[in-house]
Amino acid sequence: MKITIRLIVSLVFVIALVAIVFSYNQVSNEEKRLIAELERRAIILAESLQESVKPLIESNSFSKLNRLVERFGNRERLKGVAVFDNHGSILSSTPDLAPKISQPFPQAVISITENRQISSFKNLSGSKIYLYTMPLHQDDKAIGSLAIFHDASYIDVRLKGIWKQNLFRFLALSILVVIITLLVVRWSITGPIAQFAEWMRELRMGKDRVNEPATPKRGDVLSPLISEVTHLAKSLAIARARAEEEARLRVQAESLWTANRLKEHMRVELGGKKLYLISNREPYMHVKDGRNIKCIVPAGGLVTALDPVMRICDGVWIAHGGGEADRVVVDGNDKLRVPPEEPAYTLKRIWLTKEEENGYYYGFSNEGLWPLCHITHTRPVFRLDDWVYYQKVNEKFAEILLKEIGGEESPLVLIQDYHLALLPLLIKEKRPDAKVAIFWHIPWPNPEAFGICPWQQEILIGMLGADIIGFHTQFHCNNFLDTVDRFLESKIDWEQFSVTRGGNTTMIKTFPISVSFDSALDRVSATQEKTLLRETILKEIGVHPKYLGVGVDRIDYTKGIPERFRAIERFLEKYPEYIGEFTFVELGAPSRIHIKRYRDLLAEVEEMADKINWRFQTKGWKPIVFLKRHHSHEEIDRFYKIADLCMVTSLHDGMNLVAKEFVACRADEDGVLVLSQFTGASRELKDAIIVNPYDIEGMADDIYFALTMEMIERSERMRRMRTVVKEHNIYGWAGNLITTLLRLRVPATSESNKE
Ligand code: ADQ
Repeated sequence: MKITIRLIVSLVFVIALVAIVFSYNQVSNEEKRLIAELERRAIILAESLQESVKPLIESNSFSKLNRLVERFGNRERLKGVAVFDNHGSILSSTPDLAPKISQPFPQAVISITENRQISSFKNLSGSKIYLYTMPLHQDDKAIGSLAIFHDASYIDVRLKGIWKQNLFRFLALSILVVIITLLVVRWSITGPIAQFAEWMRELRMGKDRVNEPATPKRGDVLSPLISEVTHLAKSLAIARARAEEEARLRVQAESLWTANRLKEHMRVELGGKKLYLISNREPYMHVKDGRNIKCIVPAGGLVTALDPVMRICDGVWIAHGGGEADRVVVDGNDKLRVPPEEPAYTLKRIWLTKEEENGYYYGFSNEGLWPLCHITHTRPVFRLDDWVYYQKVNEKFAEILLKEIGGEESPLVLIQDYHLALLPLLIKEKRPDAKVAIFWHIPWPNPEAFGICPWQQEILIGMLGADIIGFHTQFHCNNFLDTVDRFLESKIDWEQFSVTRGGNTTMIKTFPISVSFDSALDRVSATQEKTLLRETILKEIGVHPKYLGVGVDRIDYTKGIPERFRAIERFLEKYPEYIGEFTFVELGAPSRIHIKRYRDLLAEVEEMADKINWRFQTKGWKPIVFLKRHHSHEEIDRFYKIADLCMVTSLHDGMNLVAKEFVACRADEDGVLVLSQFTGASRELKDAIIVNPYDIEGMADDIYFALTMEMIERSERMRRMRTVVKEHNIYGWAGNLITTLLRLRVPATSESNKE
């Protein structure tokens, strides 16, 4: 209350000050104006009279003079007129005035002797008078003077009126300001603070209100504070839920991998060692947003999977800085701590020239190796220039990594993906004591398909520099060993799944990647009001169907998006009762758009969505909502939570994390997953509706099957899938991979590494 009073008193004081200054100004201007007007009138009257008066004085015609003077006695605001001789004695005057005028009249005398007009204010018998005197001359000889007496009391009345009027204005304004201040303070400060305090009190007492907005609806002023406290509260609630979960697990003697368990495990296993993770794609990218810089998480499975691991293990993540504002935010060593809101590990950015990026990334990696490893009938393109850049950039990564490692003994290095296939050997040649793993996030094709690559041996030799090569599925491991068997001289142990070349042994092993299924987070999100969320989202996208499907993809030809749209079209043809009832939302992030194949695909997908919409749409409904942009994970999760079905229709996919994310999000144990048989995920998520994305007819029926599935079956399937994702989460992936790597015995000299 004190602050309100202080605010009101200060405001009223300022208003009073302004009102006084303005009123004073107004009053003095008005006074000047009125006096000037009086003077003007007096001068006009005096000048018009003097010509008539002068001959009468000269000829001593006093009776005529009296008659003339009397005529001016009763004009508006004119008190009277007097004519004096050259000694200041009255010759003639308006009858009322004569008794009140002293003789000789001083102002008349001065006017005559100094030969000038004089104006002044006088008090004449208690009333304020404006007096104007003028000397009268005849042939340069002073013959008397003329005095005009005006009533000036109305000036004071007028000026008082202005003060009074302004006082009322001031009072009215003050009352309004007080009322508005009270309301604004109540609505924007004290009200929200009270609501906020109540929210925090409930939180402290353990009520699950984390997902309810902490924002009192009118809390603009407080919003920065609220957003910070909401973060804090969320972390607290999650920590509390995790602690409860850990306690529960201890009681049940379960050995589930959780964030805390991985943290503890890594603390013991790493014994203070750092983890070095290298990938092409960076986990946080800085881009320009108007005049500001914003930080985004690039779309892609690798980042989704590894960021939670690095948050726990700390260490250094080395990656290409591809964001347009990336250079602005790093320190002198091209490093920064991330994530921005809760820094937990170091990101070191590597800069590539345009030519390097084109050759190594777009060319060799994405026009060569990517289609080579995915069987999707898109031809790989291998160019010598691209290969040269691929080698150069791998060397660049190696050089920077080795510098970063410095003298650290037996450093632990996790290399990610097909962009860096040559890196394991480049590191091992220089640091044989390093423990190196490379994880291949995409499929590995059979030897015939891989044989297309003109630099097949160099790639295999580069990879075999690692101590561990990880794939998502056993099938990919088998393909890899077959390929090595076909193209390299080496000893393959089919029992142990290892390759030995020149004394160096590489273990080939499956580590099916996953997402951070967090039961704690999960329980928190279960409180979300699904119906409300659904209504909000439908309002946002402008359709209100009964059933909602969702697809989440980088727009890539391996993801089978055109096939999915075709299946939706066919579904509406076959089951027309769903026209107006079913909408599919595609959250598609444009990807690799410098490559023509990707630009063409984007255009194709857009055109298909338009065509299907044009064909089926009705007023207020359309079958496909294509949201073509990058979305944050929070945005994507909202759609996962309300969708009746999620479609993953990849033509070929190492794992596919969208499928697992959808399952992890469904704390309500509802929703159906339609999953391509060509994904690694389909090996684990057997309770999804497994589809062949090339079979459009079959997929149309499967959409129908998903939408008509009994609630009980949906729940059972989802529950079983959730158990799979929960038990095989990303913490388990990291725990197993890093532990396996740490426990390997590696030779201490570089000689053993050479053929
Ligand atoms: P990706 O080919 O990128 O990953 P995927 O596993 O599906 O494919 O992961 C995609 C990730 O990007 C998901 O986390 C998803 O949420 C996110 N994403 C998709 N669309 C998005 C959008 N519109 N906006 C923002 N984010 C979006 C590669 C392999 C996969 C393998 C992963 C992990 O191709 O087979 O599962 O690595 O190993």
